[in-house]
Amino acid sequence: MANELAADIRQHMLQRMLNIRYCEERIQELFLENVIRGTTHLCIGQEGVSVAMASVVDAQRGDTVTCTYRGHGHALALGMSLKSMMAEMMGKEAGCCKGKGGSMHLTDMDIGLIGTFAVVGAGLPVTNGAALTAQIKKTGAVSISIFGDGTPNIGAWHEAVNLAAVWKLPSVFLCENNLYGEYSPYANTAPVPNVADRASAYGIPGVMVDGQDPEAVAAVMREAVDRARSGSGPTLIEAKTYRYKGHSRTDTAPYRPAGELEKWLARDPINILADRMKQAGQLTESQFKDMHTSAQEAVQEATTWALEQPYPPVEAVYEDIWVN
Ligand SMILES: Cc1ncc(C[n+]2csc(CCOP(=O)(O)OP(=O)(O)O)c2C)c(N)n1
Ligand SMILES: [Mg+2]
Repeated sequence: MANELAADIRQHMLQRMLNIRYCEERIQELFLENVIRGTTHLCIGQEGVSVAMASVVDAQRGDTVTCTYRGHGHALALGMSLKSMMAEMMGKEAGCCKGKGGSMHLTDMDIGLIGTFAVVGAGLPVTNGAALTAQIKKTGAVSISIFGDGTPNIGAWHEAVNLAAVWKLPSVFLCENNLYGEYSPYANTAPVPNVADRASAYGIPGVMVDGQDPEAVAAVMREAVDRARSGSGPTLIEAKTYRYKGHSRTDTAPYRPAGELEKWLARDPINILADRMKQAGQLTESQFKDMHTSAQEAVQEATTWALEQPYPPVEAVYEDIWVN
């Protein structure tokens, strides 16, 4: 297969997808138990895009990523620890934003995650800012912006993609088309059948890819990142994927047509990669089971640890507002 990655990279991707899956399921439970407050947007079903995206990011080199409120998977894929994630979810001091960001505002500069944004489209101009910095300083770094299929209907999206195209910024625009923007099917809100179709309006490549196949996504991301680093400008990638859960915590997704979820469950990104590895003699059924167990244990350990962590002191509300 053309996109085939090395066995150790496949193994890493598979374990990360399992960690994300079990972490998301645990987060959902903790919300229902009122241990985590506010709301949450799970990425269960979309893990393949996260690990593929992370596989091309070089944080040491200065690559940066922005994403949306549906960003837990991206953060974990980029290397955020389960403990840092869980503590942040619970508003604890040990979280990646010292407990002050929560589910929708995960940030960790060490892994290149310069922000997850609750406002639709807000990440794109920030990505461009980071890309412009890289272009001016000639660092060779790229900036990746991840957003959903509803986001290209927002003004900020058009301005950001247009500017990146005109200035040939080293940006990559990665759309996770999970078929819905909140409760609206994509086709009800967009005038073109594919998000990637919009790329031609900005004179940049628009690429569609199967978001359930992590290796396929990694291949197109690699090409886009190489293109950005070489000074040829941005690419718009549309990964066709699906969220198994509703839009947010309280949404049971009654608007989905019968059979749709089942159709996507049959193309689960974890199973697609695992099956491929089994066929290549790189994974046995019992090793796969062990990987599930290892992910479940790591998530439980992080949860127990985070529960014991202190909340930040009240005065901390005045810290980290401005750069000192
Ligand atoms: C500017 C703005 N308008 C509206 C909202 C409310 N809102 C939150 S998520 C969402 C849907 C976005 O859908 P999509 O871009 O497909 O991302 P997904 O949630 O599917 O990952 C909307 C309209 C918002 N957060 N920000
Ligand atoms: Mg969507």
